[in-house]
Amino acid sequence: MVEMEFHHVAQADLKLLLRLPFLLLLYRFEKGRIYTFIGEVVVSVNPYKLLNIYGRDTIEQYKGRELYERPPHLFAIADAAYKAMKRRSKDTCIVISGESGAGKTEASKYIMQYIAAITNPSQRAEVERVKNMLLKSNCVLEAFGNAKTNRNDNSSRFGKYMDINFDFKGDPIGGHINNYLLEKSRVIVQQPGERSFHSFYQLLQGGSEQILRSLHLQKSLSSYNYIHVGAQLKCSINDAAEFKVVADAMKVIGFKPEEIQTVYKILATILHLGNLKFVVDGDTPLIENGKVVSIIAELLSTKTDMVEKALLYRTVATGRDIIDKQHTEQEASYGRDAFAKAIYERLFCWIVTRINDIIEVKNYDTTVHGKNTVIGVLDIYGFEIFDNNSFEQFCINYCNEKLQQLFIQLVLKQEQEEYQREGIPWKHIDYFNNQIIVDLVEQQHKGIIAILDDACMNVGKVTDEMFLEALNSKLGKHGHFSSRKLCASDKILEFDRDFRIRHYAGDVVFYPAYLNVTFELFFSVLLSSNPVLKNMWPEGKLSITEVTKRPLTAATLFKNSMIALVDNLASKEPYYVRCIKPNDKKSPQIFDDERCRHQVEYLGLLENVRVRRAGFAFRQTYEKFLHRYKMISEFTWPNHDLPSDKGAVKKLIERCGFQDDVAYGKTKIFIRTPRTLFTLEELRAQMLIRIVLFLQKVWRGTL
Ligand code: AD9
Ligand code: MG
Repeated sequence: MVEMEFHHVAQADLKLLLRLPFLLLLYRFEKGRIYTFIGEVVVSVNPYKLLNIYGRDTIEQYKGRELYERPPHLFAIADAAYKAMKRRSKDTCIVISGESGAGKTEASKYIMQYIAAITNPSQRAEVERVKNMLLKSNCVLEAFGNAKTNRNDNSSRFGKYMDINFDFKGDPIGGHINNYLLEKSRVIVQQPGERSFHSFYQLLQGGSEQILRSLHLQKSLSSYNYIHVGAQLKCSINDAAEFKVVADAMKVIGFKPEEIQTVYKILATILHLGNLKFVVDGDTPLIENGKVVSIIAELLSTKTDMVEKALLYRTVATGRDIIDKQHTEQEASYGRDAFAKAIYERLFCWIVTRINDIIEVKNYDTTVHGKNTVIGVLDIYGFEIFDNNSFEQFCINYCNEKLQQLFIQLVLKQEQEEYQREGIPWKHIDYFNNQIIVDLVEQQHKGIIAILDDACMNVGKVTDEMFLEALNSKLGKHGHFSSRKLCASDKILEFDRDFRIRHYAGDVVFYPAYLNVTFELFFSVLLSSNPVLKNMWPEGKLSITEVTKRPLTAATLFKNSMIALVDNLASKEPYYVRCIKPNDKKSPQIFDDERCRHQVEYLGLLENVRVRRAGFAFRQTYEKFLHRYKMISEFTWPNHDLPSDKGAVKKLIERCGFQDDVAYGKTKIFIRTPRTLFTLEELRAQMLIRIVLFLQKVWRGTL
């Protein structure tokens, strides 16, 4: 029983827990128990070592069981989401959150493995094939979308939401991936101690001599400017071995050989681009190393002079006229980097699209097969602060604000609303509502993104200084916004063009108020004769005025994608995994109290516990409750002449002496402490044993 008590926050010493909520997590972490339930939320503390808790035997222990029947585990929540989907034909989703390195991606993979393991009992070949592709897609996406950062050797540099589709039998029949803003700036520059995307190192370390020769590459990582920062770094990822794993995975998923070949060509193009230098001849920039240009042209199946032109000129459409404007040397370098980032981003999005083409459900006729339901798994970049934050950190942290808002809406707010709806006496519990920060970023006309959009509309006329002025004048009074310029006492920093946001995590993050002008040089590729490349750049079919038309800004595109994501999640039945990072040293031994306390606080776990404590750990409709427990009282079983479900449940609870621990809502019974639930479970188990013994006696004729 003691063992059980510590599985459930609500049942441990809650007074102590509310003062030092991380104590319980510490207690469990030291015993290697990394999962804890708070209500239906699984809290996970990254163990930083391999634990033997994900094998076949563990899977069997969770399969088909109720949430509280087994010790807390990711499998328990995965099973709950699966059961809800299957039993009630409801779309569900599992939202995994936590800061960078807290274990979100690993959790999402264990969840997918669990779902794969418990489905398709009849071993249908087609379902096995789909499952295999879904699992394999992870390693391909990680190769191209993950990188070593100072916080995590395998940090996701993109957001991922994956839907798994199920047929009426509950077997996976396909899936769909949505990807969110890749941190493409990493392609050209990394902070000390960090690397670019794994894919580059994998190709150079794992590619055969023949492949490398065909790409004009040499093995040495430090030869390439774009990746030399992290060239000597030790990383827990075995690049050479992973190259083969990823190549195999791409084959299994269904990438064609020429597609895989083109992927390598793009990686090589980027590496070569990084080594391109410009020299100035009078006012005109020239390319210093012409050989590299011809290599790039060969890799992109286009002409050398096209590449040269794309690097030295910018094509602009003014009214009906199309003119080629020569770059300055600085613009040319800038354009080269923008090109490298853009083609990597294109490549990544194309990989996702290709995977989707292949795994998407085809030929599913709902009139024949019944409803096709979905479990969504969200694994998105965690909240992060670097020494130098960029636009990407702004987006990542805004995304975390949105997800926190969803958690508040669905867990804290909804929980309290349910008590109200069911007519349960309830004293409201306050929590910090971060909507104010979400508004600061996304509000129409006066949010940061709206002001940024205004500035981008007038690029060339609006300076960084003017952009900051606009932010200050519209947001200067906002409690979560400030800028260095606004802090008069900050004399030394007065000239820095930074603004800061105080995030829900309590941290003040500095973002640069720089406007980025990008010249994306697509045209050399548009004329490529490589069909795979043509497919990646469908604008080739558009007119040049359409191509150069001002698109929505990256910030607005991201905002729109976040709003759509949250709407999608809110339309499903959500399950939560909240990941905690125990220390910043990636150590399995250290549980840093201060760091954990901070995360417990900002993840809203404290309020979560409070809502649960003041509230009820368990609730169930009268009908279902009765169905499960009726056999423990003579009044309800085998009595067939029961009053209403509610009346019968009341009687049953009174007979067991639990009346002080429950409340009766309009449609549901609410139980305050899990201990009551466990006792009910124990009584049920004892009764089942008695029934079995009784039946045995009957069979043996000894009764
Ligand atoms: V980020 O926001 O993408 O930077 P994540 O995704 O939260 O971050 P990730 O899942 O990548 O973190 O975990 C970081 C590292 O912690 C992994 O590479 C493992 O080495 C380690 N980890 C995480 N979870 C587990 C686990 N359940 N068992 C063992 C783990 N090791
Ligand atoms: Mg991750």
